Amino acid sequence: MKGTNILVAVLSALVHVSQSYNNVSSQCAVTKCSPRDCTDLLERGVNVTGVYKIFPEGSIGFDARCDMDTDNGGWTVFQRRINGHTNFYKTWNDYLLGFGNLNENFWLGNQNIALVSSQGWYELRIDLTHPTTGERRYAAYHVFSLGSAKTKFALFIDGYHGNAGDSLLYHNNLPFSTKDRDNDADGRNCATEFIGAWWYRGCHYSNLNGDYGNTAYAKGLVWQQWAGYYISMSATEMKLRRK
Ligand SMILES: [Ca+2]
Repeated sequence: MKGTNILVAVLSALVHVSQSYNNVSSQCAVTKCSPRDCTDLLERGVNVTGVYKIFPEGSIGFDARCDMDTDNGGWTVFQRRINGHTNFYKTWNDYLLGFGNLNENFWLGNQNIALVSSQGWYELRIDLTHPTTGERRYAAYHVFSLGSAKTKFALFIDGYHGNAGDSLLYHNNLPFSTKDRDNDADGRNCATEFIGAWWYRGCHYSNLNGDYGNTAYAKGLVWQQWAGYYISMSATEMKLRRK
């Protein structure tokens, strides 16, 4: 009987130690040792594409989709469209905070994208799938960052490479616009004109947050340099990786 009591006491102590260890782990998860982005996760041996929690500096952490397959992986995906189930014709606040489902269609949120990209030197990759041939092409940039809210989440890119053509440089250094925030350089409201949200100028050479499946002029998921204004991509992904 006494032996049993000792055993219970030892087991109880072990459970306590184990709980303390878990507490240390969860503290760890919100401080320096937590992954800043999917690049950190890859470096720590995570090599399966999926949804993971990341902790960019100055944030309490949020879920993100990591592409661990494309071009050696390590990509934090911030835009994804694989079907028309999710409406992307949304407001400034929706794009600010992000929306959708990380396993399907989503925008990670301008605040989160800006925060991740502020942590170092990041590159950008955009993967596109042609709706009729199924062919995949990409556009990549050696430099990418999204400005803070003060800049209205201005796009900064440089160093195009890839095989889809460069339909983004035209939008460089411009603020983000949505249907309820016209920050573009055109007399029209480009977001309402082309049913999207983008770094519109006057108005666009690309419109990947446009109207899924819409083949009317410039309203769909357009990447002009590859497919012109009447083709709407069937799948898109935009992702950043720390160099
Ligand atoms: Ca305007």
